[in-house]
Amino acid sequence: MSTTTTPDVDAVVIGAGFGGIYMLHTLRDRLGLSVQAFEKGGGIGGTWYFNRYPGAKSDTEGFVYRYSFDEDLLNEWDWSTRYLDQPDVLAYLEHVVDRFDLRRSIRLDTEVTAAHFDDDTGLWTVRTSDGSATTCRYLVNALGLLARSNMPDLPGRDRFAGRLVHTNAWPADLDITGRRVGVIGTGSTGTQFIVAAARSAEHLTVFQRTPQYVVPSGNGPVDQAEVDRTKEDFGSIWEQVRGSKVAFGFEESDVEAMSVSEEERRRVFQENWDKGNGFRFMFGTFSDIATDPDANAAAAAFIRSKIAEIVDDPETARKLTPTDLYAKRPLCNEGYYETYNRDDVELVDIAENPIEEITERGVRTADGVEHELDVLVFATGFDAVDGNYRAMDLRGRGGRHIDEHWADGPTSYLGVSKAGFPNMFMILGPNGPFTNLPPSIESQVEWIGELVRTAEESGARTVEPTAAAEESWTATCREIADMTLFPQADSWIFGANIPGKKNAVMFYMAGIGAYRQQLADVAAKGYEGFTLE
Ligand code: N01
Repeated sequence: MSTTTTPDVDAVVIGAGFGGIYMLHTLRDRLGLSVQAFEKGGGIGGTWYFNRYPGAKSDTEGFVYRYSFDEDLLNEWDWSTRYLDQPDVLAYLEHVVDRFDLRRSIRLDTEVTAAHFDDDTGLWTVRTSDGSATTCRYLVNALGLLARSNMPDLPGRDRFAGRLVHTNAWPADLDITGRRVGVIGTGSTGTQFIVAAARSAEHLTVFQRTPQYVVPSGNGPVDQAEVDRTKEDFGSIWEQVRGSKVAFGFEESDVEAMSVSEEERRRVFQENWDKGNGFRFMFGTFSDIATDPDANAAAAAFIRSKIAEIVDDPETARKLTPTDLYAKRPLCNEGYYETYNRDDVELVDIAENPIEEITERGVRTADGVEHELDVLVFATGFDAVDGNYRAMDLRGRGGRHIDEHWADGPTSYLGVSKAGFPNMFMILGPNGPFTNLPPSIESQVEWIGELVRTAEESGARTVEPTAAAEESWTATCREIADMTLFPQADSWIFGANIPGKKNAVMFYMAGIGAYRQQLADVAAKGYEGFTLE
């Protein structure tokens, strides 16, 4: 038990990605608190620091993949392509950190290994990989919801003589130019990697377990005149984004797919296929693609017809064609299906022909073929949402570990707080909004900042949600998720991608506009559901 009651700092922020950077700025520069941020990476950026694989980019259009909190920042930072490549996003975040002089408050290369709440002192003790301990009153987890790598334990993994990497830990010195490359996984990451790697590798072997619905992204150059026009519209753009569902910067459709003729449906699908963007295709075409089975089937059939049109070899087209619902996080890309028309790209369907083992020289599949490789890439995704919380020794009141609280799956109140964990906040915690993330991050950071300000002004030692408020929020999220088709598809959104992980609702799926309204209502009612004492 700690005997100190004066903390080392007022607040600790864990993580220096989009969430941690803005939280640090808010607590330190707007509220005047002393803040220490810890970042396990060797640089700032979070996901944009670690995911340096060829082809890594944001699949949200760049004009809304940024902060909106500072008008000067918005107006001064230009862009030249519709989507931002990983180095562009990282350069932007580096600029933000320097612009607001945040670097001096961030300790890099420092992983938080444990955070314990002390019931007697009301303080948190945060232990880090450098062996030190820091006490604080407030603890903010900005751990990233897609940050803990999922590394399947395939037999022979340690035997491979070439380079074996996960996309979430891409080594700075790894160049795949002219190499024989294999990739396992065809999600957002895998498909981005595949398109880029096919251009530079000598040969690319794709090990696909489940085919995906992929629409074009419509990426391309953006000229300065368009950038200037967008900047002039930023006021209305951000107002629309904050009141929308998915916060991707387009108007969501309010037309039901089955309310129009088949011909009109096809016209709308084609128009949006030509415009590009996965979320636009799912939410901008019709209002019910993600909720109505017939609407969903129509969208899926359209994409399947495109695969048949694009892919030359019928057997490859068959393997690439999904047969399940179109209800995972929607993908988009530049010429994904076209990539399989290249002679130097080979598709191995590991649902039909499973991987038996990884050998010294490559990957052996059930048909006995040994696919010889120089580089084997795991684009196998993440232990999403709660993965990073469980990876540290996180204990709230009474020394209870987060795993005990989350035995049936991760829960929260409003996606930002957890009963039993006083003065602890989460950016993109479980059951936060399912959107383009920077606008949701901003919503949460600003709201947490105001709650902390209220606690400070009231002299409360702790602020903590009640168990009843958390249960009610969890039930609300379940109810909303069940109105969609997403729970029926196996994906990370409900934890289905990790063997043994309990399937749980992990998002508030009513949209950012509704979410912000919920936050505003709770604040207006004196932070209903929280105890300040
Ligand atoms: O991960 P995923 P991701 N053996 O879980 C396969 C965000 N993101 O990194 O479908 C063989 O979607 C798995 O196969 P299956 C975005 O939110 C954003 O691609 O389970 N294969 C699947 O193909 C996204 O949704 C951007 O059968 C195995 C793949 O690996 C989220 O991150 C860019 C396997 C994993 O797909 C996650 O995307 C990139 C095994 N044992 C990512 N285990 C932006 O553009 C898994 N797979 C902002």
